[in-house]
Amino acid sequence: INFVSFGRTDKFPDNFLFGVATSAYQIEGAWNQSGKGESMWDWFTHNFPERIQDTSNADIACDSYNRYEEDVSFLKDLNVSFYRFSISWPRIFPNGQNNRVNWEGVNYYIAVFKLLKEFNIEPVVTLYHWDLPQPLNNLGGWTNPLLVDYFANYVRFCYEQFGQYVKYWITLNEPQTTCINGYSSTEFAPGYNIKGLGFYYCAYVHLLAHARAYHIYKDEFYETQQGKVSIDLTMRWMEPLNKSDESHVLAAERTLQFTMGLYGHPLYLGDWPQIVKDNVDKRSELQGYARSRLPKFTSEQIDFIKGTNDYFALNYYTSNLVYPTHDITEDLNETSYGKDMGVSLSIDSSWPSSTSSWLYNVPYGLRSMINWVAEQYDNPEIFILENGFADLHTLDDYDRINYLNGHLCHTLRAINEDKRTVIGYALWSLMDNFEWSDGYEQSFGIIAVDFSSVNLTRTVRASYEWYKNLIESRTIDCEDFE
Ligand code: GBH
Repeated sequence: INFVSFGRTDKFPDNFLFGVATSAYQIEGAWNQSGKGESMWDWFTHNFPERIQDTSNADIACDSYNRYEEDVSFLKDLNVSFYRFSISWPRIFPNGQNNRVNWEGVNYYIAVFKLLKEFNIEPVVTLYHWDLPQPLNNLGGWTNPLLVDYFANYVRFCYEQFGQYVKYWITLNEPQTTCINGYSSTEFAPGYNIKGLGFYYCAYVHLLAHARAYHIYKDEFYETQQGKVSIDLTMRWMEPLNKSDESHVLAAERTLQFTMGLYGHPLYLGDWPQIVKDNVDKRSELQGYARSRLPKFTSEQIDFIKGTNDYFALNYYTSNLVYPTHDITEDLNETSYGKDMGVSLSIDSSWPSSTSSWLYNVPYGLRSMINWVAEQYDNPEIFILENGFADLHTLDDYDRINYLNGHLCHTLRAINEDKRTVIGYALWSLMDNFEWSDGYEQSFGIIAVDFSSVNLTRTVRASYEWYKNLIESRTIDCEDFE
């Protein structure tokens, strides 16, 4: 381990990768330009503007489709090792299927890849960051197993066209968020509130689609392209409300299994976590369902999914306190994954808040999450692919710097003290963008974007200078972040 500590400064290992992240729908704009098809987020924001805080949409967003050269110039200036961004499926296949290719869209991404290559910036590419082609959403989206085939055709095309540029692929971004906010609530597209049913079917289809995309790469492309494929998983760290109460400790662990374990277990150990099977099968039976609300994997599917994560792509933002609420045989009238877990979540009043209601600054939660993942899944290589902080467009964003500093210090401690393999870190986000149901109200960028100006003016924040400095020195002051 390349660890040097002199006085108050800690140094990152020489091979540790620093980058920034964005996603297509949040930055590109050009929603119907040059042959792009409609995505379910286009459909959602156009039809249900009241579900977005400021009733906005990402029709234009940062207009990065037309301004990518300017955006890449910031990456060059920051001197990041990599840039995580996503490809828009409906920009490639306007109706979601491979019978019609939009070559203008393909050429756009090739231009981005070439520019990144020119500046020696590694692309880390998400194949899907929530912008499902709308015709496939009409077919039932992530609750329809047919999606596995459509996704397979799309990813094969991307490997063919872009694979020569890419060493790190991410199949799907945060399925947990889609399955909670999109299929168990009306907050995110597609806004199907099918609680306690959508949550599990959506996970099932995502896992099968990921595994299919993984095998296609291994079978048809790996030999020539030599890249790595992963699915991006997100989790809040779950801390027992009362650490000396065994029932609280169990409730926190149960919550981790229902959220991260729901994906990690099939990927690394095979099948759903036992506690998930026990609770959902039992409650479904007591509720009089003809079959469990948790879909069953066949043994072929279990083998097909197991072992399909070359590295562990982890997003971490915040933490919760957990306490048990009821025995799972009780409270049967309500059907939801929350009731299947039998827990409630709260926060610690000492945690500093952000301007976003869900985001508290809890840096040690990242270290705990890294350790939990390492212990559950036998020390995989972990790549942190999102971590970031919300404010209300402040240029002197010292709260963001404080947040980032704390999380990077805890990442270092996971590497140096806990001996975990963390290979890199992507800051969310390069620039302000369309923050889903928060519209443009909350900003996550280290570059501010003036969405009211004609040129969508980009201005660097204090955190940009701070990050640039960190990348250059590869050292960080961790004294205040024990
Ligand atoms: C990530 O999700 C996304 O990948 C990224 O696109 C996004 O811009 C970024 O975070 C910042 O939000 O149901 O109360 O939690 C992070 C996890 C899950 C956080 C959904 C916000 C909605 C409010 N997100 N959640 S709540």
